[in-house]
Amino acid sequence: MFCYQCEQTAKGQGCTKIGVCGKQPDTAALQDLLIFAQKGLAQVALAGREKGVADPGTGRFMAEAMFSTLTNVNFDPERIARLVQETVKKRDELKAKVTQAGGQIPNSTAVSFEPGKNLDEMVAQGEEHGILAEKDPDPDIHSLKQTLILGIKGISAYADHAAILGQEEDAVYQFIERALASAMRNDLGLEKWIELVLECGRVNVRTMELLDTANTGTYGHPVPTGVPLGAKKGKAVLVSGHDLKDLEILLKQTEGRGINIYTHGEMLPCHGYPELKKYPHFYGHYGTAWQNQLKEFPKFPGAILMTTNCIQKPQEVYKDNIFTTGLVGWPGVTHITDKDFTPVIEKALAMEGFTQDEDKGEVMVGFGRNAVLSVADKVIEAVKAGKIRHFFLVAGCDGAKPGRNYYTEFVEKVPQDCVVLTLACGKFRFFDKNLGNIGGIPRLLDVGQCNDAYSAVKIAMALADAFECGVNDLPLSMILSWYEQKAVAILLSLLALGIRDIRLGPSLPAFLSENVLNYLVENYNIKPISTPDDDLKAILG
Ligand code: SF4
Ligand code: SF3
Repeated sequence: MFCYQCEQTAKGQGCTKIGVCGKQPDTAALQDLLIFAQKGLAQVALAGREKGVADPGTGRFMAEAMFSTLTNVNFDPERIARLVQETVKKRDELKAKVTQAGGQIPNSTAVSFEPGKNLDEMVAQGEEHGILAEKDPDPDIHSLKQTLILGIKGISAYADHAAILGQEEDAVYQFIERALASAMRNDLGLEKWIELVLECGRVNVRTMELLDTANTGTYGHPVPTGVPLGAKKGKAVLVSGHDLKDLEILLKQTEGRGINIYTHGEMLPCHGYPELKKYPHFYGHYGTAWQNQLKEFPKFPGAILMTTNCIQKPQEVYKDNIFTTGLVGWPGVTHITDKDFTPVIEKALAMEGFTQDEDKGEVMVGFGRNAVLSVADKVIEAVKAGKIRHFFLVAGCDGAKPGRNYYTEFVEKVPQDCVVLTLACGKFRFFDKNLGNIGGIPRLLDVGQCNDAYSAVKIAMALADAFECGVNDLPLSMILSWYEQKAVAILLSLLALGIRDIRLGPSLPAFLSENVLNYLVENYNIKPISTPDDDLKAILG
């Protein structure tokens, strides 16, 4: 196997024997085969578009398949293999329609390959289609091509979340097809690849906008809300991942059943949505970021539902209490396909639950673009009066590496006259710190999930408008942490929007070649994090 798509990749170069995330070589090979199959489907879909032939479900299906290969989503080889078969079936059905319409089917191995008859044969096929097997004219094109595929995984995740709530746009699917089909080409020059990678960032902005519309249109704009970190006596279900709809369904199905619902990880910001917080049994938040689940889940006295990334290998002690739904999967863990969460509810009722109330204080969530911009006048006044010197967006993924303590320390050292905006699971490094406020404006503002990055972009743009300057001229610095491929897509979006001076850590992506990295440094002044003291000094002078 060879996989270098996430930040924890082995030796900062690539996982070759087994994934640091727990991905087995067979699953890695099947994911490679799935991406290869997706490229074939993309080529046929594009040929179809030229003849006005389109299968309305293809784009959504491709987004689901690509999302399934994102880090910590689906570790189940059987399900990945089924996705390969489904891809080929869709490809062949579409091929027949395109041929009938007089279209030209591209002559490509991805268009003609047939999946092996069993799992072993498919694994062997996947081994021939890994990243290292790709013959690219030069290492920089190879790097940009892989960056594009990883960006597409991020877009696919956002597109899938948006589609679940009814927001879809064909242009997004069309780009996924075009990008994946391009990855089969060896005739494109460096400039074209840079163009495609930046286009990926632009399309991701639109996709995140669709998701923002989906979330706020369905559940209302988040409002500042205190979320208890303790426990309430009684039966309990813990919901992890990122999916708001799954949470809503579970809240409805547990109404009046004497079960309290807790969020874990990236589900924390759900407490701010009016249409979710209205459920009285939607109680509080348990635990911190994804990489701590092995310590935290064994102590949770109820059922656990994983709706998306990030799942880790469940320990025996809670393997019977954990459930997956949607695209997430782990072999041997009960997967709920039809959104009937009865098995989760029954498990929660059979378990002990919390035996007493526990007060562990609370944290504030709900500072999405609507809430922040509703006090924009106050914020602008505070900046003009010199009460707020600088804003820091300390955002992105968490992970297990010790280098990630940088983000905790950074926030602790941010001077009293500065405000910290945050989003995504990296916030768990400092989410429960009381940073106080500046004239009533909290110094720590939780904008939401990684899925809410669009909200932070809108806040930055609105501030730039108010100060009649560009985002790069604002007293705002972005200190980002990345781990998986949604973060890659977000980073590409920020670059596509022309944002400069981003500090990125804890390490730089292994898939960026030296020249590509240099290009980013020269054109966007992107830099690796150093130490909190040095970075703060460099930013604030
Ligand atoms: Fe390694 Fe990350 Fe790939 Fe898992 S997702 S195999 S940890 S690079
Ligand atoms: Fe976190 Fe997985 Fe990326 Fe959603 S939950 S930000 S890592």
